[in-house]
Amino acid sequence: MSTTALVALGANLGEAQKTLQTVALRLKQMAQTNSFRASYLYQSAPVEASGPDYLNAVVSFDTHLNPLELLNTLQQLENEYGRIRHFKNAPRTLDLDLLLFGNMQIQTEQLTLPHPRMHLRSFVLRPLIDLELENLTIAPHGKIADLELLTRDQTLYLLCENWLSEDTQNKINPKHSTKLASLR
Ligand code: PH2
Ligand code: MG
Ligand code: MG
Repeated sequence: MSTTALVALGANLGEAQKTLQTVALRLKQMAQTNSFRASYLYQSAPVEASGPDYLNAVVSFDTHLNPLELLNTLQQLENEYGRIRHFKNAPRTLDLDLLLFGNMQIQTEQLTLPHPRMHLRSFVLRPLIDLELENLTIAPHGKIADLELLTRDQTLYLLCENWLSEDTQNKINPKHSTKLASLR
């Protein structure tokens, strides 16, 4: 039996674009055959945090792992990419947040599902719409499409749609990003 997992990727230190590309491709390798999907790649100012702008994306894939096994794998990847937990919301070379695991709702010390702040963040909700999940409900907050409308004061830049294809990987230029707020 496999379950669909949604994982948010973020980085605002080091070679953020390269880190997210490499890590997304690692997750793709781990995923059950042909189930991996990635949102577009975004840039945004840190929310409730400091430091340089973040790059963010969300990926979706089916896995045979259970949620704690997947969380463990994500934490290993964070460690591999030099993540140091200085303090809450400190700038980081890689942040991998397990957003949703099927429709599981749990609240333990190690893991809360759905992710407790995902419904508040434009850099998570907008990518979920890329993945055509606008009608999905985040318990107990509501539908992704409705929640995303409430976050439109958070400026988000669309950096690249096709950021995992071989020929785009080195060519993403932040100067060519699109400010989404101005399109709305
Ligand atoms: N992650 C945080 C805190 N603030 N802001 C943006 N724009 N992107 C993030 O990924 C992010 C953040 C804590 O994980
Ligand atoms: Mg996070
Ligand atoms: Mg995290």
